[in-house]
Amino acid sequence: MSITIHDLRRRESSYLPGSAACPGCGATIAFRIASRILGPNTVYVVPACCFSIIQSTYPRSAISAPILNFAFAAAAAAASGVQRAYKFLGKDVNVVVWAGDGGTVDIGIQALSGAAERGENIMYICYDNEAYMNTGIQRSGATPMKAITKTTPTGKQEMPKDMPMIVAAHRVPYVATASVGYPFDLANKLEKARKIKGFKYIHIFSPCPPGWDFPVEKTAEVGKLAVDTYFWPLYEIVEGKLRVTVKPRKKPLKEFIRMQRRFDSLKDEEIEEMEKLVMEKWNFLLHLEKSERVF
Ligand SMILES: Cc1ncc(C[n+]2csc(CCOP(=O)(O)OP(=O)(O)O)c2C)c(N)n1
Ligand code: SF4
Repeated sequence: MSITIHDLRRRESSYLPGSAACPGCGATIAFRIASRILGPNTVYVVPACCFSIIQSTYPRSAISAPILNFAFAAAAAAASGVQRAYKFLGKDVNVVVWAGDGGTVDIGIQALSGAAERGENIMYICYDNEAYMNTGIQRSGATPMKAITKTTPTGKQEMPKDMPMIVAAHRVPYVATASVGYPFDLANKLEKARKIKGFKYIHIFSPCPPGWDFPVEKTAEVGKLAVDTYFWPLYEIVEGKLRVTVKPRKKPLKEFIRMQRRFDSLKDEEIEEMEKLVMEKWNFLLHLEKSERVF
């Protein structure tokens, strides 16, 4: 049965008032939903990222769940150890890595790959704000092409890594993309992943007002437009089988791009070029959807 607004309201979030997050932070919307679905029987492993600031420092805390802060490169390894320790004690606890895109697609990728390959019984959630935000907006391997960051002042020249597909290639039981602009799609993916044994990976598109330069009240709109313009397709891969979970009527990519000043260097012709890449990927996903197995 699908998660409804009433289910979400009934369940308790581990996110408390008074955090250090910026107004309109997409990552905190993602965490509110995730912690409601994952419940109190959850331990989070958080490497250095905005969230390690948002959670605040001891003795204050904006998160009511237990958190283990760990070195960037080792989050998935730490989570593997925590999960095995609980198992040894006979306790069934959700162990979840909650990491930014830099900590996932760049610095933590080898520990993540190792844990996925070993089939560790953990969930890895990447909240993707598409740059190293906590240290002042530097480009990451997840930053989209043409986005302006402090280290790509004229726009990034490279395509981002396709991390969900990289993880799926490890043949793990569950991989999904999600966006804070489609909260029930995200909630249902979390609910499904929660019940699966083995390595689960969810990659959440998490708009960041200061990093992407858009008004703070537009976070949900940006997150929704990313999906509606096919910039950020929503799909899941369960035991190797891919399904596109949301198929909206397509809106022009320009609507999404022009909402954010990080894409200010893009001319209209370049947006058209980008739209072709976006359609290529969308059509490829629809093609994969017809296959028996992706990996
Ligand atoms: C090994 C190591 N290198 C660099 C840093 C500095 N550092 C702390 S947070 C951060 C950015 C993290 O970016 P990301 O994972 O994308 O999360 P975000 O800050 O965007 O939430 C960096 C580079 C560090 N703490 N440890
Ligand atoms: S910089 Fe972005 S991701 Fe970090 S707390 Fe602020 S809004 Fe959230």
